[in-house]
Amino acid sequence: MATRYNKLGISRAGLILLVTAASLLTGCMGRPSKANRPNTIVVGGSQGWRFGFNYTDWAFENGPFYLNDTLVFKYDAPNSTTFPHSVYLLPDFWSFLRCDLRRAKQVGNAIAGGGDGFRFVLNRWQPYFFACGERNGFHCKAGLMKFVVLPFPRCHG
Ligand SMILES: *[C@@H]1O[C@H](CO)[C@@H](O)[C@H](O)[C@H]1NC(C)=O
Ligand SMILES: *[C@@H]1O[C@H](CO)[C@@H](O)[C@H](O)[C@H]1NC(C)=O
Ligand SMILES: *[C@@H]1O[C@H](CO)[C@@H](O)[C@H](O)[C@H]1NC(C)=O
Ligand SMILES: [Cu+2]
Repeated sequence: MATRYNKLGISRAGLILLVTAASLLTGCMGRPSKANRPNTIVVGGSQGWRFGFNYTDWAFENGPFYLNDTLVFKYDAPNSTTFPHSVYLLPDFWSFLRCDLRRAKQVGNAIAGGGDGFRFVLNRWQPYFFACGERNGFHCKAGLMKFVVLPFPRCHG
C-alpha cells in the first residue's frame, strides 16, 4: 500500500512539474482571466485542511495557481475530541515524497487555521511543498495532507 502510493505520488508530482515547465517555455497560457489578478483559494474547498482528503488530487484539479495567489488553510483548533493540524513547508521533493519533517519549517501552528483560516501568499517563483506536520508525518503520509504548488508567473494584459 505504502509503495503503491509513493509510486503514484512521484508520477503525479512529476506530471505537475512537467506541465509547469512546459507552460513556462511556451509563455503565458492557460486561463488568462484567472491569471490576471491574485486569487484567494481555500485549500480543500469546503473540506478545509483535514485528515484523509486527497490534496494532491485537489491541487491538480484546482490549479494552476499564480504568483501572489493566497492559499487559505482552514482547520479548527484542537480540543478534547479533535486532533491538531498544522501547516509546514518541506525543504525539497524527497522530503515531500517521504513526509520527512526533519528539516521542515512550520508556517502555520495548530491554532492558526481557526476563524478565517491561515493565509499563505505564494509570493515567490519556487515549488512549495506543503504538508501537515502532525504526528511526525502520519497526517502527511496516511492522511494525504500534502501537496506541491509551483506558482505560475502572472499574465498581464
Ligand atoms: C490521490 O490523488 C492522486 C491524484 O489524483 C492519485 O494519483 C492518488 O492515487 C490518490 N491517493 C490515494 C491514496 O487515493
Ligand atoms: C506580488 O506582490 C508583490 C508585493 O505586492 C509585488 O511587488 C510583485 O510585483 C507581485 N508579483 C506579481 C508577479 O504579481
Ligand atoms: C471540538 O471541535 C469540534 C470541531 O470544531 C467541534 O465540532 C466539537 O464540538 C468540539 N468538541 C468539544 C468538546 O469542544
Ligand atoms: Cu493534520
